[in-house]
Amino acid sequence: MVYSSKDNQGVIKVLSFLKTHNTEYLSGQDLSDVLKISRVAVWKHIKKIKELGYKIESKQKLGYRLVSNTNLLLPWEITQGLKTKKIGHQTYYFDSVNSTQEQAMKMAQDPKNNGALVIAQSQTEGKGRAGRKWISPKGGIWLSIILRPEFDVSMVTLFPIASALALSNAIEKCFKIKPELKWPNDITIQGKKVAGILVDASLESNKIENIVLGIGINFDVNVNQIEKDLKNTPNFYGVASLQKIKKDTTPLHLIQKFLEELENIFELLNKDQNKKIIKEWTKRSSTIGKNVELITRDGKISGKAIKIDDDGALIISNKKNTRVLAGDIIHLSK
Ligand code: BT5
Repeated sequence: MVYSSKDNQGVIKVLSFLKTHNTEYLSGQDLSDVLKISRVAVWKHIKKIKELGYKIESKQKLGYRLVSNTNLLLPWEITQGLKTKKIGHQTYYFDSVNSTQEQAMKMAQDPKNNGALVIAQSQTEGKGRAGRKWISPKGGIWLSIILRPEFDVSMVTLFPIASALALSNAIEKCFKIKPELKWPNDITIQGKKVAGILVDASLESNKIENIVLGIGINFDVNVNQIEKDLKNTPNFYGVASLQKIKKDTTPLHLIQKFLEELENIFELLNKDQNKKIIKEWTKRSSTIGKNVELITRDGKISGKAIKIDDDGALIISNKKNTRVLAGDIIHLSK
């Protein structure tokens, strides 16, 4: 099933009313009178709300009462209380999809989708960088965001790094832990990958037309199962899942925090405030200061990771300094 923040207005109306009156029972007649819809429509919407995973208690003569929320990351749940100006206000939810990135890249052609969020409960063909696979079972957060940046095309390599910083800030605020950032754009906990980032940019005469940011977060996944599926795949170094750390944080809370953090960082990038981002990223980085081996398209490079440049390139020192824009990194030692 697909749901968008613009559909299901009837369901949302009934649901919002049940949410604000969840200490009392509301009869079908009350709902029909207040919301100005027929009794049949009320009944249909209640049925749909239950199908969506909300728990509703129905008592004869008393009516309906909302007992608990759904676990699904439905568009109206994400937008309710969301504090961003633009990002995420338009949301599309899929039960299952090939890849949110694929869907978002198609939608990105339409300028009206600037800021839109595409999210799925599971992906059948989740993608990593360079055509790799991304395992995306139920329990994770798999999403893509469409953006139309004002910043220069030369900043396109800093954008995923900045997005990783935004996600790590959100994880810290929700889970009260400090995740580490592994160059170029992985988020790790105790050296294992908890989230990955993928960016697809569409360029027109050397200007960024749109950018699609894909984020995969292992929120509550079976780590052993994923690790078994991934042994010997490129850039595999172990999997971590967030839920183990703090059980009372919801995916919804984390997504909303992330969208807020992302919007702040996106505004910094649009105002050319790269230095601030690089400074913050460096503070959280597990790569800088380590001896590393880098696997790039042009071969292997070893040396000490010194810093990242203004555009996010990694500077490796080994007799001379080498600038690397993309690759996989193996941390060797301090
Ligand atoms: C990434 O690539 O880390 C980017 C991942 C982006 C996934 C999101 S989910 C929403 C959106 N829609 C998509 O289709 N994709 C994006 P890379 O750095 O190339 O890492 C890929 C490697 O990570 C694989 O070769 C595996 O070794 C490992 N991997 C795959 N699934 C994983 C998982 N769930 N958790 C941890 N590691 C994983």
